[in-house]
Amino acid sequence: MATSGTDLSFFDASTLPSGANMRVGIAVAEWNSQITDNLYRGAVDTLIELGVPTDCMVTYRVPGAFELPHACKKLIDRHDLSAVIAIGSVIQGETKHFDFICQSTAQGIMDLNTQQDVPVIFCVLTDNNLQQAIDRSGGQHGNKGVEAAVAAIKMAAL
Ligand code: DLZ
Repeated sequence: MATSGTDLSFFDASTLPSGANMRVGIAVAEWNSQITDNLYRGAVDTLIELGVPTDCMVTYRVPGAFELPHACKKLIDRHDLSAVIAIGSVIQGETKHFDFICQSTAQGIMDLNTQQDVPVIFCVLTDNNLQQAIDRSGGQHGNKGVEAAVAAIKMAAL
């Protein structure tokens, strides 16, 4: 994998747009919550660092990654948002469930991106095992929640 041995979560806030006038929605899956809670914390802390006021963030929690596209659509329909971040963690099991959830979640989020104006950021880890997920949610490969927040600010400013 291209990120092997690399922490991509460092960013220079001075090179990014200010989030001061932005409103950001966050949909978080509860499945593998030890991972998604860390991704969520990384995203929220980074949005705050980039200037998004805490009262301009709206969070919806859903059972699993499969429900993220629906939650993102509801966030967009109900709130006047600059961007949405979809947070989940899918870990490979012994059945094909993993493939169906990953494929449908990614496609659902892509459909939202092409069918309406609010950018939806894909912060769904799709890992072979728990350790890989830990490494990418505040471990040795950084925190993908941080990267998702940076992407949200960039896309909102397009
Ligand atoms: C059922 C299921 C399985 C097996 N694995 C995961 C997972 O690793 N990560 C995740 O976010 N959700 C998982 N789910 C739950 C589905 O996303 C969904 O919530 C249920 O199928 C109900 O629609």
